[in-house]
Amino acid sequence: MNMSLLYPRATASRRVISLDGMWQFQFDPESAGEAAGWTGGLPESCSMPVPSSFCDVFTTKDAREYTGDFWYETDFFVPGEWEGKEVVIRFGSVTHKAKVFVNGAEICSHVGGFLPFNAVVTDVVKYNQVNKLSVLANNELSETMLPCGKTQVLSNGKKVSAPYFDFYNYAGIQRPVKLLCLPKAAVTDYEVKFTLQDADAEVDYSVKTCGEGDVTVSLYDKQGNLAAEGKGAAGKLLVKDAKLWNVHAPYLYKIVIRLYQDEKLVDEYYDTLGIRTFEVKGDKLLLNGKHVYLRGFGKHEDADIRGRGLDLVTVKRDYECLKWVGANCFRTSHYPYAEELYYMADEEGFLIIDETTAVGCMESTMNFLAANQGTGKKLGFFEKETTPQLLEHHRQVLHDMITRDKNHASVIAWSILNEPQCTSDGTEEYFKNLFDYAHELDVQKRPRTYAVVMMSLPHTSKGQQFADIISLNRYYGWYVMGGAGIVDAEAAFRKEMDGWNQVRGDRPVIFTEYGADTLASEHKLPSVMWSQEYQNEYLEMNHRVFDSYDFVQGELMWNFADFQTTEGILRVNGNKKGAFTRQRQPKDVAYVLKSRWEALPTDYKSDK
Ligand code: GCB
Repeated sequence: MNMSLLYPRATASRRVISLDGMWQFQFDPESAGEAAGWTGGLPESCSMPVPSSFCDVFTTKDAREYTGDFWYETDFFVPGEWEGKEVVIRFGSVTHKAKVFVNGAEICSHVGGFLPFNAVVTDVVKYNQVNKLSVLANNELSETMLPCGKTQVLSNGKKVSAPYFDFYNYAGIQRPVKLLCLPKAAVTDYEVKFTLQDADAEVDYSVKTCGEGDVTVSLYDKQGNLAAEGKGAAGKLLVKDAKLWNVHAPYLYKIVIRLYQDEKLVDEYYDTLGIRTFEVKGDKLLLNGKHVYLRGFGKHEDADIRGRGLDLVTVKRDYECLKWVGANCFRTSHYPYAEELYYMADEEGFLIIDETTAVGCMESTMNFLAANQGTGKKLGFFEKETTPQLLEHHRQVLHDMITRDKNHASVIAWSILNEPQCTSDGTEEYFKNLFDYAHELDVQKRPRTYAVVMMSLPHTSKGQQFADIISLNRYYGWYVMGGAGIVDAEAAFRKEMDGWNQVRGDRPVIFTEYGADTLASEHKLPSVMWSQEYQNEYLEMNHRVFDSYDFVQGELMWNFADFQTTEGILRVNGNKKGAFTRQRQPKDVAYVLKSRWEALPTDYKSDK
């Protein structure tokens, strides 16, 4: 039960109580809290909302930039009638490390800040009483954990985060916390795959349980009518006249899984289920056998004050903006997002490229110097002594992401890394391990990809051989040959695309990033870099290039909205490549995208 990552649902056999709200919070810069007995109560705490990042709610720089151990604490009541069942506290995520205590007893620990985990507290809670929940968290970055970075110590002794990635290292309990009561014998997971036959669909399912019992699986349509039924832990459901899930036209069935012991119902779990197929065929992407051209964005979970904390108002606004601008797809750059977002994508008919936390796997000047001091030897990022540790963690993240997200109709592909250094020898072994593992874990065998950094060119990238879809992050006209040099940028871009055409085999290429920083306050005629006029020209140039290559099958602009980064000379209080501002208002470029994307047919380039 501990490992079940099923989304919490209240049913006849299950109870869910939200623990979100105002918790207590305290920094622990000396890492002394555990020894000092803080699990019995925080000595000098302040209030802190859950879910939220802690960083931007404070008004001092020390608090915002705080790096190290910190504690969260709350009280919770466990109903007496739950005795004899399994009691679990389910964290949507704690960034980046967590150790969980209940009534002072250590329950579990977890590494990785963007996926759920469970603390099984059945034997430690006091029933019909109030209990104390304490979480010791830590937000330090390292090269053996994802996302990669390191911790620096300032001359005043304070630690600060040095990310190898371009987004702010927000931390805290950033997603919902739920108290669950589950039956001892229970459904722990299920998976499905689909075959379409004329108007009908076959759903191959398999269910995992803890405890023996008889399983039934029922599928209900929107009106609540039974559409198909199966018996046994694995089998096939035949859905007559299946209503398919589609882009912007989603149809969701309800799947209900029941577990019986001696003909008595002991557990019931339900989920929404969209029936669809997705595959790469030659250089085309096919949804339900029909060609689909991707358009949309790389996004971030990022908003004013709450940082990376789940905020349903922002989630709702984002989907409204995505619909308005004519997008059909986004990438969860650069980490798996909160589950609530995937359920909404299922409901709204959006396609998701689901990305792991593998960002910053890059030999930056900073980590290169640290790792190779004095040796003069150039080591690739995947050839370090610590690489086996990183790989183990990466496999865990991939495992948990696919386990959590595999049943979403919206999820069409796995992005296994963003911009890794993939020109050195260690790349192939590292990549093969993960790309094989993704197929092993996913019964639907969704296409696997990774976002290729600018420096990795068609003939130097050792990773591209593993990708089912070649995904490029390209900034011709921004980081190189910007401004008046955009003419040369276009020529260089086309030259590179000709190179990709030589090595891609019969595979599609999509753009997972292209963009230019733009201040919403700036207008200039004629354009200069950073002005809204330049962002429009930059995009128009990129689109011209995309339109000239039939094998380009998607364009995900960077970024949906402006977002916070670490401060520095390359960023004006954050990355400003958004089509929308951080407050989700359109820049001029959003209208350029809207008129293009609304005009492009869903199956753009299908006949070529
Ligand atoms: C990239 C990264 C992304 C950055 C972006 C940029 O290639 O994948 O995380 O934010 O470039 O704006 O520089």
